[in-house]
Amino acid sequence: MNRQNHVRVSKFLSFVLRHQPQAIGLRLDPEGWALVDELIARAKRGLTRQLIEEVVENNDKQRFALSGDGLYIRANQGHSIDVDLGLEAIEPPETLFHGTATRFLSSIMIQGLRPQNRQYVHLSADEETAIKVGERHGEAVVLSLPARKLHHSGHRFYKAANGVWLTSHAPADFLVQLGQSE
Ligand code: HQG
Repeated sequence: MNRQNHVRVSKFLSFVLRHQPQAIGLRLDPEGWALVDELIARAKRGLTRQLIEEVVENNDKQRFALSGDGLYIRANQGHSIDVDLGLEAIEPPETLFHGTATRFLSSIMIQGLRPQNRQYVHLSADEETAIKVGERHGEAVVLSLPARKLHHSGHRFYKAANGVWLTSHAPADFLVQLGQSE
């Protein structure tokens, strides 16, 4: 599959598995799984099992997972709809990073990081990933969070199947601005 096709399928899967399954009348179970055959039937855009398997396997951020029997597919994270990913709170690295745009900073430094339209605030273990995430929104800036310390005071952190760190809120008092991209 060429890259353009891959991105097109990945965006479509993100849309229906994370945000709007109802747009194609797709049913997700409470844990966010959809039947692959139902997805293919409802997609009506030349989607095939082979295309889906290729995207799941080669996706740059491992955004999707197939069930062990191959019958179901779900997004690993990034949902705006309410699904239970079954994640257990675990001990995070010493520091986690969040990339955002400079224009959001004043609000973030008052309210802390909020999930906004998603279920969770997304964090990464490395600064490079955070810069890329921030650049999607504008002039990037990276915030660091003393995740381990917060974990020890009862704050919950989760790790999605694709390695993205998730939490429900990051308090403003603990956020430190690292710098801005050129
Ligand atoms: C900001 C992509 C004002 C937050 C990425 C972010 C990620 C606030 C934006 C994943 C705020 C929400 C998620 C506050 C947070 N006031 N702005 N209090 N709290 N914000 O897209 O983290 O390609 O929902 O900083 O790689 O940018 O889709 O979240 O800028 O992993 O797989 O509100 O999406 O992955 O934006 O990105 P988003 P995000 P995929």
